[in-house]
Amino acid sequence: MTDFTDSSYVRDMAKTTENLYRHGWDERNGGNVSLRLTKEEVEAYAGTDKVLRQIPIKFDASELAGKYYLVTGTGRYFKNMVEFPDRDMGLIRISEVGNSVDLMWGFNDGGEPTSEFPAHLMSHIARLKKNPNQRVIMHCHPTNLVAMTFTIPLSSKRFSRTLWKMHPESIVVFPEGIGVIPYMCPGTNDIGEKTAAKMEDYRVVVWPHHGVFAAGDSLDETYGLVETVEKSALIYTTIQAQGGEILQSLTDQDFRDLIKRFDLNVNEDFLTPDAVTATVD
Ligand code: 2HA
Ligand code: ZN
Repeated sequence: MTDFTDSSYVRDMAKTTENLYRHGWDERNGGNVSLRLTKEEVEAYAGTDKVLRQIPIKFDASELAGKYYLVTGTGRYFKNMVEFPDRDMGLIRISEVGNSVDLMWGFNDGGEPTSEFPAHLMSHIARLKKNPNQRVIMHCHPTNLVAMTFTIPLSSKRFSRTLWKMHPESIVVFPEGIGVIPYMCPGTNDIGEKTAAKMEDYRVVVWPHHGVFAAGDSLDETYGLVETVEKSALIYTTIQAQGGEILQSLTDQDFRDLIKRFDLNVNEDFLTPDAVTATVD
């Protein structure tokens, strides 16, 4: 039986966090990722059958009791995950007792899940209700998207339409648009609750002046979602560097053509521009 350390899950998580670091979206200990695994997937590997220790968490996750998550550790640097996977990530099982998880593998120097773990678990709950295939929550700091939160009104519609207009791929990859919440203190249950509420409608939630929370079926798909959002944000930023004057762009008719061609389940509310508001919707 292969040890869990050598599983594809650990390898894919290490590869993804390294890519996030190399992309410049997770400086120092920035960012955190969690991947839900089934009991069968976990039990196919050795070294996962004993509770190593119980770790208190600041959220009653008993609604998810029995579910397994491979999660990055608090204070850990994404650039180190490939070299030290069983130190910098952990496999936890949510226990029946609220506010506690069972460590099954990893965090071998006494580490604990990310400080954003309550926000991850709340988001997992929201996305599981939408689509049981969704297994991943990813938090990172994509530079151009974060920069846009200083210059664009904090409205989900404004952000979604601006990004859709930057590249035809955007509306195809996130036809529901992206959600924006107000600035809030990270690492709190409050930001977790606000994020999870937006996750009922969107797979990407922007944290102004900070980063994004994204959800998806797999690590690759979730990474690709953030990559597409950030690519459009980079194009927007580059336009500003070229003077900011837009002479031509994707039109609302172009959106309708894309929706028809790719049979998109689009957010109809975002198809027509409306008065600009400087508030979060
Ligand atoms: O894990 O990015 O928001 C470090 C962070 C917290
Ligand atoms: Zn962060």
